[in-house]
This record gives sequence, C-alpha cells and structure tokens, in this order.
Amino acid sequence: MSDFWLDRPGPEDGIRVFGRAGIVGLRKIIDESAVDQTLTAARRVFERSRDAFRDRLYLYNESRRATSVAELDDADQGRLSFLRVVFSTIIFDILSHFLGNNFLCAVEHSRLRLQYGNRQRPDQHLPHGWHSDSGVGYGPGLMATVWVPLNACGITSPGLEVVPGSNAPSDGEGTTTEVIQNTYGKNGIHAVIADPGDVVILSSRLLHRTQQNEDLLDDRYSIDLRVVDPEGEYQSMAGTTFVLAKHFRS
Ligand SMILES: O=C(O)CCC(=O)C(=O)O
Repeated sequence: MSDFWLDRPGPEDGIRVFGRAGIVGLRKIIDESAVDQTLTAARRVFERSRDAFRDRLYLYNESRRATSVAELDDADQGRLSFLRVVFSTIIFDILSHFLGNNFLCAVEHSRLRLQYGNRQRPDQHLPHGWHSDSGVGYGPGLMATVWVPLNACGITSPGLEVVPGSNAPSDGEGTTTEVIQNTYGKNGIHAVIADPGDVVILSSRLLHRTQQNEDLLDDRYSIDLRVVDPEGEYQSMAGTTFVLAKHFRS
C-alpha cells in the first residue's frame, strides 16, 4: 500500500493505484510555471486580505488560513486557467473513471490554503487533525480531493500525512494516531513529500491530516479541489458554484 507515487504514469496505472490505495501521487504532472503563477496569486490573496480576510473565512476554517479558490484571482480567468491546467492532465482520466465523465468541481468548497510552518504559526492556527473528507459537508455521494502543493512540502514545510488503504467514513476530526496504528499497522502512516508540480488525489474516505513535526518551519501554500459525482446530493449545497470539469479538457 505504501507506494502510491507514480512517475509519468499512464491512465491505467493511475486508476489501478487510486483504486487499490485510495490515494495516488503523480510526480511532475503540472507545469511548474503554472504552479508558480498560482503561488504568486495565492500569496497576493492572503496578503491583500490580511486584515479584512477574517470575516470571509468559512466557519470551520476560522483558525486555519483557508479560503475558497474563488478568491484566487479577481479575474475569472485566473482561477479557470488553473483548473484547465489541472484537468487537462491524467487527473481527468483517473477521476472520470471513478466519478463519471461529467464530474464536477465544487469551486467555492475548493480551498486555497496557507498552512503555517512552526516558525511563525499564530497561536490560534491549528493544523488539520486526522479525518477523511467524506464527512466534511459533502453528503453521501462520491467525491475526491485533488491536493496541489504550490511550494515544496514535507521536509521544511508541512506536507500531509496519509494512510494508504484506509477507508474511513468520518464526521470530522478526532481519530488518534494510536488508533490508526492499531488498525492499519505501525507503518501505516506515510508523509507526503512533494515538489511544485506534483499532485496527490485522495479518496473521500482516506484518512489524512496536516503533517505535524517540529522541524517544519516554513509555510506551505496549497489548493484542494473538491471534485464530485454529478449525481451526488452535494449539488444542493447552498452557495456552491460547480464547474463541469469536462469543459477544461482541451
Ligand atoms: O492541506 C492540509 O494541510 C490539510 C488539507 C485537508 O485536510 C483537506 O483538504 O481535507
């Protein structure tokens, strides 16, 4: 289960690994200059709204720096071109295999995230504890998270910790590392160490959390895109703008 990273995979490899482990890591899948551009835009969002921002945070993210990718750029084009870059890769093939060809990306529930390193973590900033995304407001339908780090993470800035092969419906956070190790084995937890351009796709039932380690001093910016099956119940979520990912396939 541990080896969920693929270098230059074909769609079948990606589908096989995601189907088996509930996670697949894709190395160098997004053009680095596109990631860089998005990182610059992300920094601007957080900088611009340093003070005013607070009121617009989603409630459960109040003590974590996160907003919607809808904030990514004033011009629609900035956000849409990022989605186009992501969904024109084999990410589209893998997701459409599991969610159908007409899968949707929930824009307002896709997060632009600033995860502080330990150097300047404000007291009230909490890293995410163990959870799977199935319970975080998405209803019972199938969904997945496409997690895109915008700067290097896992060694000097917080990556993720994941449990490949886990399958945990979750109503939020709460599971402990001890319970996870008892269930999935002592070596069941893996750190995601990634560079800009790498992407990880997580099943909505995969246990994960923000990597927690004293040595992670620097900040990490990332985006998590929520992609859903069009038949799912989340379509009725108030205020949610969905985009049809197929439109981004060039
Ligand atoms: O990026 C992180 O540190 C946590 C993200 C996460 O837990 C999620 O997207 O569900």
